[in-house]
Parts: sequence; structure tokens; C-alpha cells
Amino acid sequence: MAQISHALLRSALLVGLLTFLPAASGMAIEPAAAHEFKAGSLTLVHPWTRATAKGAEMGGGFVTIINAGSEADRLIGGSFALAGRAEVHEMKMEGDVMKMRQLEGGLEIPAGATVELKPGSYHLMFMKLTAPLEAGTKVKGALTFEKAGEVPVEFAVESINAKAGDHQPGGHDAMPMDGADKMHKTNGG
Ligand SMILES: [Cu+2]
Repeated sequence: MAQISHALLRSALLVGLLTFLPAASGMAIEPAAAHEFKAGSLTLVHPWTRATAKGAEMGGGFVTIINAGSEADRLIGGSFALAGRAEVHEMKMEGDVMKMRQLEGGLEIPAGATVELKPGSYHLMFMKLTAPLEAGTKVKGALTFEKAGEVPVEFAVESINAKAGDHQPGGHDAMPMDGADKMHKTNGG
């Protein structure tokens, strides 16, 4: 009996939620379809990026990398059809300031590990975007590994606000100008 009423309660809640959803916005409600790519012992789960505002020069690339093998590999770069180039970056707090830097030696993907590239953390930085990224589209690109080599993927372009709520509102977009932009320019872009 307790079970049943629990289930009933849950479905009632669900119905309640669903009735609110359409009102939330005219935005796509369908969940971002999971897609993945394999290369040897590596699985690249759901490469994605965020839509960009017109004129934006940079975008971030995110993906979960699973290394099921017994040897470490390194993510050393990538490419993105709508960018001049892609770099491997890290973002982290230094005191009160979110800093971003290029990982010159790449990002280690230890044996048996899962490494997540996500807003506010490790990411691919797409530099010199040649067109705005539009939500709902997919953009071809690649992730380049030291051992696995170049692995073609497609990045799903999600909403400009997608997963930006990782305690760093807006991620890159919200970074102070003298953080991201200046750094990228002085880095000889
Ligand atoms: Cu970056």
C-alpha cells in the first residue's frame, strides 16, 4: 500500500511538472541526445558546445572521455569546423578569480579513468570562430590524442545557457575581460 501511494504521489508530481514545462518556454524540451565516439580503448561521450552570440570569437568544447584501457593517453588538441583552431584549456579558481590557461602538454586521461571536460573546468577552446554556433545544430570536429590519434566527432550545439550553472554563472561568457580575452590575445592567437 505504501508502495502504491508512493507511486501515485510520484506520478501526480510528474503530471504537475509536465503541465509546467510547456509554459517554461518555447525552447526545445527534448533532452540532448547522447552520442558517443570510440577510438581504441577511449570512448568520447556526448561532445557538445554552447551556442554563441553573434560576433563571439571563442567557444568551449565539452565531452566526457572514458579510458577503458590499461595505458594512459593524453588529449593534446582538436579541431572544430567553425573555428580557426582548438586548444586544450583548464579553468580554475585562484583566490576569487577564475583563471583560464592553455594546457601546453595536454590533458592526461589516466588508465581506467573518466575525465570530464565541462564548463568551469577542463575544456577545448575553439578560437577564432568563423560563424555563430546555433543551438540544435551539430558541428564536425575532432579530438586529438597522443596515442589514439585524431578522433573525428560531432559537437552538439546546445543552448547558450546549457549547464552554465556549475557555480560559475555563464562560464567563459561571464569571465572578466582581462581574464579570457587579454590572455588569449597575448598568447599569440
Ligand atoms: Cu578556454
